[in-house]
Amino acid sequence: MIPVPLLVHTLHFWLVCLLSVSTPTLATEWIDYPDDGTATLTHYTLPDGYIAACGCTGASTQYPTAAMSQYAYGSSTGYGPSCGRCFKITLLDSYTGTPPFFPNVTKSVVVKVTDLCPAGGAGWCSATPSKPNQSGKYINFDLAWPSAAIPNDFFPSDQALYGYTDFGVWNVSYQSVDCLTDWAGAKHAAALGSVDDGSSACCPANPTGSANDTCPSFSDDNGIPYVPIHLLAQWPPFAHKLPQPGHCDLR
Ligand SMILES: *[C@@H]1O[C@H](CO)[C@@H](O)[C@H](O)[C@H]1NC(C)=O
Ligand SMILES: *[C@@H]1O[C@H](CO)[C@@H](O)[C@H](O)[C@H]1NC(C)=O
Ligand SMILES: *[C@@H]1O[C@H](CO)[C@@H](O)[C@H](O)[C@H]1NC(C)=O
Ligand SMILES: CC(=O)N[C@H]1CO[C@H](CO)[C@@H](O)[C@@H]1O
Repeated sequence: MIPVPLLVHTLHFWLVCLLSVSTPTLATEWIDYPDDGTATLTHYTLPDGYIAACGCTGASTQYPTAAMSQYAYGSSTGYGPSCGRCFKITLLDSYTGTPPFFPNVTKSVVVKVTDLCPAGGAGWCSATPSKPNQSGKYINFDLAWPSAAIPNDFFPSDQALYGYTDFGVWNVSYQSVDCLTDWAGAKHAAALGSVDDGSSACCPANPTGSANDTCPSFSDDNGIPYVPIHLLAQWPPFAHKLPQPGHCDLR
């Protein structure tokens, strides 16, 4: 972690950052999250075959994947150190229901991180190293769902009581797992690796955190400040550097 004080997200800050981008002082402080812990889980629509921010192959979408909140993902655009990592995510409860919903079944899914969920506004993916999101979590996983690989009834519900089935946000536990043994796509060559579309791609089969098998931060490497991508795209100095925009829902 680089001891840069966290700056507030104001227009003034963005301007300062953008104007000083050619200097190497723009290091970003990312969230150094533990291998196992708790997080929030949301879900988003990832088109079948879509090549998301890490640049993993389109066939990876046939298996469970997720986007990770920006400061845990480790880059404000393109690939980051979390690309390719696999996590077993277990649903605990949905406190967004009234009363809070505690399922009577335990549901888990092993996902591979293939996408960036951009920080922005009051979104679930906006936790920073010094400030968690509104449920006190430093990580949000955004599950690609519906998905060919995950049952449509994956999320427990009680329609009779709540009148709806989708709570939107779950309190979850996560556990780092070995992709090669635990991720459903691991034995399917087409689902592994990355697609070099000329912009940026880095999708290791089983990153361990070691520099030789784990992606660097694309935004750090390119001196791109960690502003929300929709604002960054409006700035000509960066527009040409930007790979696939993130497809996360900003909730
Ligand atoms: C779990 O809860 C749901 C909804 O309240 C109910 O329909 C279902 O029968 C329950 N299942 C078990 C195993 O208790
Ligand atoms: C999330 O689950 C943990 C473990 O059961 C619990 O301690 C915590 O209160 C829950 N948080 C919310 C916001 O429901
Ligand atoms: C990466 O480096 C670690 C430690 O230096 C080593 O044990 C490992 O075999 C290396 N992995 C690859 C894929 O080269
Ligand atoms: C909805 C909400 O309150 N989200 C918060 C999550 O955490 C980030 C970072 O502190 C805040 O900016 C969001 O407002």
